[in-house]
Amino acid sequence: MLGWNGTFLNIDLSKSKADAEPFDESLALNFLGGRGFAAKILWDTLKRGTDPLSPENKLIFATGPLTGIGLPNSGKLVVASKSPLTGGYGDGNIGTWAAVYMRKAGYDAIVVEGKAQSPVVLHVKDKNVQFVDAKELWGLGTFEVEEQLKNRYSRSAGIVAIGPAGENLVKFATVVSQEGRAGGRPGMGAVMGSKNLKAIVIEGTGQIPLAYPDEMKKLAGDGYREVLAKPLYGFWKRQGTMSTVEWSQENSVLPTFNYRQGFFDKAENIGGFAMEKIKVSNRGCPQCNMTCGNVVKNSEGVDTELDYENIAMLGSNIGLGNLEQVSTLNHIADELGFDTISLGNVLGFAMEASERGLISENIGWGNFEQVKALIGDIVYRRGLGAVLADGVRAAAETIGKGSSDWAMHIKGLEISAYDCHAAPAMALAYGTSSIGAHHKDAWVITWEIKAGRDTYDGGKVDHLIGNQLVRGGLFEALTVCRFPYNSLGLELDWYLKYLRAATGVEFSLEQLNQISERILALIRAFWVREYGKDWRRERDIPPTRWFKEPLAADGALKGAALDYEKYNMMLSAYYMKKGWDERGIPKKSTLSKLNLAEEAQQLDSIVKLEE
Ligand code: PTT
Ligand code: SF4
Repeated sequence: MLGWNGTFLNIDLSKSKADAEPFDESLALNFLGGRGFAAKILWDTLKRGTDPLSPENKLIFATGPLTGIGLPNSGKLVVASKSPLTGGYGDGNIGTWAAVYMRKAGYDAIVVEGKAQSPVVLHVKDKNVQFVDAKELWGLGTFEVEEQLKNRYSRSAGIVAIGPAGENLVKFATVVSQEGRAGGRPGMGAVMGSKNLKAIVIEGTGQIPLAYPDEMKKLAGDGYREVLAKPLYGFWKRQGTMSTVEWSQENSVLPTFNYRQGFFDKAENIGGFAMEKIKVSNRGCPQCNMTCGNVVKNSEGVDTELDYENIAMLGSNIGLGNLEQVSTLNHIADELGFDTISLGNVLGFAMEASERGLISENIGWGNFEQVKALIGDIVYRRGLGAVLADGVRAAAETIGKGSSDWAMHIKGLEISAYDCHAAPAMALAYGTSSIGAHHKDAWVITWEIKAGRDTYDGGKVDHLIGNQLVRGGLFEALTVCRFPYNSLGLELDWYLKYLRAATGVEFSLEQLNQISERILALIRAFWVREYGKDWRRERDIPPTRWFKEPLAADGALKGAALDYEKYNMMLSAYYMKKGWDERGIPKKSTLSKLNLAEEAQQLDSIVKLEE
């Protein structure tokens, strides 16, 4: 098998045991890597109903056949687990040298189970694996941990770590790397914390086995040059994802005051051009020449890397219009190991609850000092912070009084930074995303705004399904960054050529789409297996606010709202085109066609499947 190492490293923290396990070529050909491997491992090895924060849960760090090879944007890995936030499948995609060195150390994935008796660091150096006491690191922020581990092992080691949020099992804690790369929105950091695993340090010195190494070398060089030649490259280097602030404002989709408005009167202060005025440098993931991390000095003078999502959720969504202060909140989130999107979402929820008099705490919109204090309470689970630490769905259940209508989540995952009062296809993208309300699987909103935002037709559903196959399927399985493709327009053909040079297999786009369908269907099956009789199509429907409370404040779309009946019709069309039933469950025949007949049989015994 070329292109893959053909080996998973299985770690049992309870027994301090490490086993290298070879896997079959058929797994690689059917699931490719990254998210595909993670979904299959979770399906095959996780007992239904496993408590996500118990030692039995698996925490998977998975790469794909293109990861780590010196080709554009290949320093990424998928971190996945059963999510403590949603109770379903959860994952994230993180840029880190750990991805590159995992492949060079001879593994395609590291699968962690069990729980160490006391905090440990896992050190993987090629075939040598050590469980190192980490009591003195417990409690430290992610930057400090990484610094100490680099000093101890090697400045160039790949490191993923958690901060106090993960240690204290905050359900939207992420895994962090390289001072500002964070992944695993649905609580992968909490799963790591529940295992007493503070960090993984990876060093690898081997060669990734390639089918055609010379061809790959040439292709990679050409690929880097092609990225540089793309017309959008210059502006991308200047602003990265930050220009989305202005775009979202213009189109009334900028989440503002807990998604009440799509328009923020201080948006200009926190947008891409404001950022450029205080930008000091670019940072990025390994092996990338697009380096989209915009580094600015925050209000405390500390370098901080900014992205659109962070700024929208910790800025407009909580009514904060000072970019340096927003950057400070972003920095605190990175250091403590929170997901910024969910953090901004629960903060917005708390502010609204305070404004409505539903809680006794006073947290004003945009009040920087109160927000900082509340973040401290969330990470150490004090008072209101303890309620918010379990995510917005759980917080609304605790607070009650109708607050679930404006608790902005789908399947328990807080919605990321696009208001969909007037974007039905994007709302459906959130509704059907494989981890809950995240834009990773499909970002159809720019297309939809051009295509016409008040229609709910089958063409939109087709476009969404196609987008999900590429973004949520292909890129998560190849496990490379999708930005060259979706932000600069790098053609998918490049990836077919890379794959051939890496694996020797001539995959067609149709075959890759089939693999993506398989992965996404298996993930849906995983959710249904976990939820059992409690699975309902309503879980694919966004919160009441977008249907019942029209967009407030100025902006072109004041008064707009989603239409519930029409959304439901689109959802039914989506299910039909996917071969799923009216409950949103893949039919037996659909799963069988995707080589998932055994999985279908198992699922059938839990919820009767349609033929
Ligand atoms: C991703 C989500 C995003 S999506 C952002 S900004 W984005 C937030 N970033 C956070 C952060 O930073 N710090 C923090 N403490 N929490 C954060 N939570 C949020 O996490 C990220 C880039 C970005 S920036 C995006 S869109 C693309 N995402 C990709 C993806 O999902 N798959 C893929 N194959 N390529 C991608 N390329 C881009 O990577 P999650 P990163 Mg991220 C500071 O983790 O869980 O997937 O959620 O990984 O290395 O930081 O790169 O406007
Ligand atoms: Fe990382 Fe940005 Fe480069 Fe993608 S484009 S690999 S997110 S630095």
